[in-house]
Amino acid sequence: MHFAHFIMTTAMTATLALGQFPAAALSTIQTDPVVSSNKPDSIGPNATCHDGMVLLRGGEFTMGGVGPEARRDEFPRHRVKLKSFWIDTTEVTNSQFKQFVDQTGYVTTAEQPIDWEILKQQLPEGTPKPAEEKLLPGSLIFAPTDAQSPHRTWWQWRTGTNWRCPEGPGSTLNDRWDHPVAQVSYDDALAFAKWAGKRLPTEAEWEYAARGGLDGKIYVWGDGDYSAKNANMFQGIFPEGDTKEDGYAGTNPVKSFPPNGYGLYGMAGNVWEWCVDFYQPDTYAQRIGLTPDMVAVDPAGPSEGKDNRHPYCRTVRVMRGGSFLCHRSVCASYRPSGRMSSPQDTGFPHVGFRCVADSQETDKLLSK
Ligand SMILES: [Ca+2]
Repeated sequence: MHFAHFIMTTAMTATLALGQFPAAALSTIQTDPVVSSNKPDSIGPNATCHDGMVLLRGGEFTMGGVGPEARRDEFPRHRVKLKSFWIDTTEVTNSQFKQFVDQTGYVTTAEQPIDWEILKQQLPEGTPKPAEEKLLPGSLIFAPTDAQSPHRTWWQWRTGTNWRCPEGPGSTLNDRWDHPVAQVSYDDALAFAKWAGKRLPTEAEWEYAARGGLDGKIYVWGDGDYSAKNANMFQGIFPEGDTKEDGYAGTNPVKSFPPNGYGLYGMAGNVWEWCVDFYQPDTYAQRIGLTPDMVAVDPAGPSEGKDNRHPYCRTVRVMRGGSFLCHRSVCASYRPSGRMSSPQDTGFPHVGFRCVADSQETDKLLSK
C-alpha cells in the first residue's frame, strides 16, 4: 500500500546505493524509424483510434546502461527484438485523465481509504495498526527541508492528496490541464489504458521508444551533456533549491521540450512513467542467463517484483524516464536506460504514464 511505502521507503532518490558501473561497448545495431504518425491531442475511449500516437516499426536494439551514470540494474546490456507497436507521443495529460474519470466515474487509489488488512501484508509482522485518521485517502508529497535530512523525510503523507490536487489539499490543476497527470498508481494507469483501448508499455518497449533511434547513446538527445533546454529536470541545490533554469519547478506542459528522434515528448524528465513489468534489480541477468549473445524477443518482466528498497512488497513495478525531481547528484535516471521501481499502488507528484497499443497488422505487412 502507498502508506507502507511511506513507512518503509528510503526515498526514490536513494539509488546511488546500487553503485555505478562502467559502460559496456557501444552498439552499432541500427533501429528502425517511425513508420507513421497520426493526429495529435485526442484519445479514443475503448477504440482502436491512434490519435496522438506514433507507430514504431519493430526491430532490434541494445537495451541497458551506457556511460558512467549507468547503475547496476541496467546491466548486462543485451539485444532485444520487438514487434511493431503504437506509442503515445506524450505522457497522458490531466485533461485526458479527466475525460476518463468523467466518463467512467473511476475512483483512483489515492481517493480510496486504506485497507489495513492489505496494508499490513506489506509491513513487518507485528507492525501496529496506525490511527484511523492515518488511513484516510491520501498520497505522498515532496516536502524536503534540506539535503542533510534523511531521504525518507523528504516525502510526507498528506491526507486529501490525489490527481486533482497533486501537491496536497489546496493545490489545483488550474492552467495545468496539458501537464501529465500525476498521483496515479499503476492500477490507475492500467485502468485508463484499458478504457482507452490501449495498454501500458513493457520496459523494453519504453526504452526502445525513448532511444528514438539513437542506439548506444547515453541520453535521448545523444551523448551531449544535459542542458536545461533538453528536458525538465532539477537544477540548483537538491532537494530544496530548484532554480527553475528549465522554466519549471514541477511538471511542464507535455510538449514543452524537444521530442526525440521518434517524435516522442517527455521521454526524459517531467514525470516518471509506469511500465507493465514487475521490477527486479537483476532482471537482465535472469533474461539472458549464460547466453549473452542471445536476442530477447518481446521480453516481459519477471513474475513478481523484488526490490530491497521495498522489502515487504511483491508488487513493485518498473518506472522509466526520470522526472522534474531528477538531479545528477542523486538520480541521473533521465537516461533512457535508467530504471526505477515503486509499489504499484503508490502515487507520487512526479509519476505518470503513457500508453502503447499493438500493431499486428504492421508486422504482417512488413513480413510480406
Ligand atoms: Ca516522462
